[in-house]
Amino acid sequence: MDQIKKKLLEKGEKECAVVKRLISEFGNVVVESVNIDQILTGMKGMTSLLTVTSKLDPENGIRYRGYSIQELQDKLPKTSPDGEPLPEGLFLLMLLGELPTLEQTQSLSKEWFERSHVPDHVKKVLDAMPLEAKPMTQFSTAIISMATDSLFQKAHRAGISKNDYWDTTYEDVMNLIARLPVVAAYIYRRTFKDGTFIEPDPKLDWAANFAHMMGYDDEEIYRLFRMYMCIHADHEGGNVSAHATHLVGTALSNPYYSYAAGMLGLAGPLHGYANQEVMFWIYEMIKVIGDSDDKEEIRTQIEAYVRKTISEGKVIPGYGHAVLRVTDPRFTAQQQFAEKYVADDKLINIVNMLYDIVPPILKSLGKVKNPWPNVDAFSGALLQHYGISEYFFYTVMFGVSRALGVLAQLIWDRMYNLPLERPSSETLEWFKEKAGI
Ligand code: CMX
Repeated sequence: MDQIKKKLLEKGEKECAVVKRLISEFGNVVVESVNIDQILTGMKGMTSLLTVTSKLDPENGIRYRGYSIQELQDKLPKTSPDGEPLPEGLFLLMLLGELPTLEQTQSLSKEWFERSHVPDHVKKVLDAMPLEAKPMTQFSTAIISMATDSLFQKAHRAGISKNDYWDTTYEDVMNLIARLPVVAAYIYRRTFKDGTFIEPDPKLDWAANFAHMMGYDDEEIYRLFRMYMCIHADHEGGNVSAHATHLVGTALSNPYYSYAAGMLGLAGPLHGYANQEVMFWIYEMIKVIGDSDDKEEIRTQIEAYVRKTISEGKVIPGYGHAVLRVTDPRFTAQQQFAEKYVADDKLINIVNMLYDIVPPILKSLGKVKNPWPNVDAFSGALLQHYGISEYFFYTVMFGVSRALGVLAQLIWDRMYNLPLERPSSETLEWFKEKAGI
């Protein structure tokens, strides 16, 4: 058994005993009560999931196994001291709960490279799709078509014990994560470039290889991809992509199906598609506000455009969050990256200006719980700066990164043998009766 699996099993045996004990000895402990508004407004703040990979703090943002993005900047292995952490290291941290060494991290880069071959039929399935098919449509289709290789599904059909489900889930997850950049880059090149496929480079790490296969070979872009893949990787268990992956996984659907379900959720405008909406909205705004060099004039025009968007009953994309109540540290991480590497960029300047203008306007509405920017408010401008201008592709990039967290968690779901998820629902009559109306 390889080292990662061995560690996972050691940790798993201890933790499974705790989960079993919680259910059998402490199953009756009341942890919190539930209000009608929580049920009717998207179950926000209702604890209902066990997620070990990360925890989202409303005031401080994401913590991967207890570490903030800022802390991981220093603590996770990098290929150069002034560079960005490798997402492979973040995956090991989320999976095993311990900071990995550089050697362990680079060994995972190598392993993912070796597992990265995508079956020919997947490319044929993609080639059969019209070029107009949205990248997220292509991406989710490709993921489902890779399920022909699911080792979990084969083992389940062969009748293995449920105590061993985690093992083939782990194998599927490792293969899937290894292949995602290849599949995503294939979609990018067939949809937006000349359709020629660039082979992965065995000398590059997982994120740098993704950039390389898309056709971008530059150390600064590699760094951008490493940072991007780390900051989008996980956001505890309740967000739509994580929750959908977990939910479908509890039916013992194979990891390919489970993750594809998560990606279909990520494709929604209130979730990962917001990174495309931000660009669409900004470009529409630029058409209206024009190209003046007068900063005050531009500011006034932007303010008017923001107010107009709201008055039309639309949301400002990239702003607000269901849990966060401060500026998203993932927004700040990207802003810092831009400060470090980008001297002056028109779009980034607009994004920074919006950061000044939008929150007071949203606050003034009196109903928006979080007027601050989220991760999607910055990511598009940064990608545009480096020439990756095809913003319909951005949610696919988010999705490749999100695999790291939701699939590490899926392994734990199977390790703990978490059962079929099946909450109750009630009719409107029931709610009226409870409310006494
Ligand atoms: N612009 C305008 N109005 C907003 C708003 C925004 N950015 N964010 C919230 N509101 C409004 C809501 O539409 C809601 O209005 P109604 O009561 O009239 O329906 C009200 O404020 C209260 O909403 P909330 O409790 O603050 O926010 P929710 O938890 O319901 O929704 C979110 C959170 C992210 C869906 C919402 O803030 C939003 O639509 N933001 C824009 C889309 C976006 O950036 N999504 C990406 C989130 C990050 C991610 O998952 O990738």
